[in-house]
Amino acid sequence: MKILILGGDGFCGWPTALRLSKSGYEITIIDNLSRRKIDKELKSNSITDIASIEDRISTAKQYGMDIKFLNIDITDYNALYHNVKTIKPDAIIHFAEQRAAPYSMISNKERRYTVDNNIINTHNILNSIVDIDKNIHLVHLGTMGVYGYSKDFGDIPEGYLNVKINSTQKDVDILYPTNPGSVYHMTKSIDQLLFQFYNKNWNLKITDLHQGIVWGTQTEETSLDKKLVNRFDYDGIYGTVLNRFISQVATGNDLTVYGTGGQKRAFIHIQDTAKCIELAVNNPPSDTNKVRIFNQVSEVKSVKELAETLTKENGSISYVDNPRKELKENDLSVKNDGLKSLGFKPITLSESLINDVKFIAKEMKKNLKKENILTSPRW
Ligand code: NAD
Ligand code: USQ
Repeated sequence: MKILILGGDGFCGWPTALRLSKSGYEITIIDNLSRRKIDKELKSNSITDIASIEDRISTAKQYGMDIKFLNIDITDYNALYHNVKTIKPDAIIHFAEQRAAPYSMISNKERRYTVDNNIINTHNILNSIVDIDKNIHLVHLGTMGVYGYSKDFGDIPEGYLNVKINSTQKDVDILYPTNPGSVYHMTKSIDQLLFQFYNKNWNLKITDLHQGIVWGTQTEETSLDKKLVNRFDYDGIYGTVLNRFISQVATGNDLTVYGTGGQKRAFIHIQDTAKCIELAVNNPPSDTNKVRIFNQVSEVKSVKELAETLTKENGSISYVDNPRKELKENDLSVKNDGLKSLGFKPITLSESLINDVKFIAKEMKKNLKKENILTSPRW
């Protein structure tokens, strides 16, 4: 099976490319390396010493993972079209979006870049599928953030909410009302509408994976060689909460809990990200009457709970003024039956796993720039 991985040089894309290649799929990565350029723009860095994409590809080959790489910007429709037509993939996995909420809230420049990049990318991909082969299965990485994070409608279902219409007393399934908390999350809500329309009109085969916050850095494949190491963001713009806490504990810095820490979120380990995507690719939707939506999450924790778990033995917590406009506290419960029905057995956030990641972060201690820890914009 041929798979095109868009955004395959990124945090989720690279381990997924390695895993799928190891499993025997024919993999081509398309990436414009914009994430590496943003590191330079922000004067920040991955805490791990990531190799160049050329070194990643040649090292993977030594371990029997033959991955092709194309440096293409997906906002260029002609370039994308030409390559999809040449490669003829059975599935396209779409990671290629600007994914940091804080980055998308810095100023009008980043807000516009995030919308332009993310929406054009998704729309170009859908058009290439319509124009080339409507049978290509599109697997997109969405986010739990499209739902907002509340129990206003009960447990968060997988994409669709079953509601009773008062006037007719009929039950209908509607796309869950979106409630994004940043310009970035808003682009994922718009993606959903694009998928709904392209599915309705051309019956496209689409799986949208609403993923929680990904934590951890290494997978079985990225651990094979130093040059295969995954990126690991710790700064106030791209670092996500648990990875930031792990890097903060490992380097002797206080854990930066925003506000009260009563914010609950869903989490998933990076190894499980790759596993879930393999499950989705291996099991394309049989019913193309609607977009298939799965919640790609393992468990729900509050920010405070995470900080307390990590500082149980050493380290301390600093409660800082929350730079974000979000609920101080929220309750959250998320369904993940879809991926479980395909065989997903989540890795939970056990102490030993956190210790593994702590060890990795410690190895890279020298790379953490303290001035990059509290760099989030306020919104
Ligand atoms: P990332 O920034 O590390 O990777 C994204 C990759 O896409 C980068 O390598 C970037 O260079 C590439 N890219 C962006 N725009 C492009 C363009 N126009 N043309 C070609 N390549 C382009 O992000 P990630 O953490 O790997 O996230 C991947 C996907 O998963 C994103 O869509 C994100 O919204 C989603 N997601 C991530 C998390 C998380 O915790 N990291 C959680 C939920 C969902
Ligand atoms: N937070 C802290 N301290 C920090 C950093 C964050 O308390 O040092 C808090 C935030 O206030 C927020 C929560 O932790 O309440 C999560 O923040 P985050 O930066 O880990 O996650 P978020 O901005 O939502 O974005 C990340 C990814 C994004 C993905 C999303 C999944 O960057 O690509 O879509 O997680 S989810 O959160 O489930 O919507």
